[in-house]
Amino acid sequence: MTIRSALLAIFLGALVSACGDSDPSGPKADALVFTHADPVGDTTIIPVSQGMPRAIDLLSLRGDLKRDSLILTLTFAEPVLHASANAANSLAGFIEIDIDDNRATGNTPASNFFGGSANLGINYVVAISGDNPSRVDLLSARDSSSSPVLSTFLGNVVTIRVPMAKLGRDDGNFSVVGVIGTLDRPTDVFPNTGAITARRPSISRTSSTTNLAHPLKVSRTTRRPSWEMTRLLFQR
Ligand SMILES: [Ca+2]
Ligand SMILES: [Ca+2]
Ligand SMILES: [Ca+2]
Repeated sequence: MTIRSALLAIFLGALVSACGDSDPSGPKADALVFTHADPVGDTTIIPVSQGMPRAIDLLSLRGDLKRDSLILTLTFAEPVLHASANAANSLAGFIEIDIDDNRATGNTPASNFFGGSANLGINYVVAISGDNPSRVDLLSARDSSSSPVLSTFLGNVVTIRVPMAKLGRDDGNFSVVGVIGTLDRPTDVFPNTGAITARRPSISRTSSTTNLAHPLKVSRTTRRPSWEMTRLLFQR
């Protein structure tokens, strides 16, 4: 064996070893846990008057578990920008997660005040807002804490990466409702009725429990807040 071939063999061996040992606990299986197709042109939450920015129309939302994170992918009818751009097509809104599929834990969905009808108790909210163009905020209803999560805005597609560690290391079974809009008003709720159900394919429904160490506070607000108030509330 020449010196060159010996070095190549050592390199390849190290590469194989590195790949095999990258995650001693074994990588979690990637999985699509939900996909939602939202109708085109269903942006009639608040009538548009002259001078208002064009309504932002969500076409789809999907959730993928990839390694240690939940990847949320939103696709819109037209390009959108991060709220920090303060543009007519800057995106605002909330993706609300009922992590334990339990209405008795968490808050009334804010989405229900803007056209939604989800029977959920919201434990986490992805608040699409903030000053950092590569971040949005994840809020916890349990302790009202907020932490930034990565976001990417690329044309019509927005991708948000939420580490499962920030979702109580959930098993991938949860429910979702949300509402998005421009900075000045809500324009599209999803789903239009009820909630999106996320299910990890390899886990049976009966074992889908989330261990919540502390009771979650329950809030049952009945008065509809303004879009601006709600945005400010979620923008920590
Ligand atoms: Ca839509
Ligand atoms: Ca809940
Ligand atoms: Ca919709």
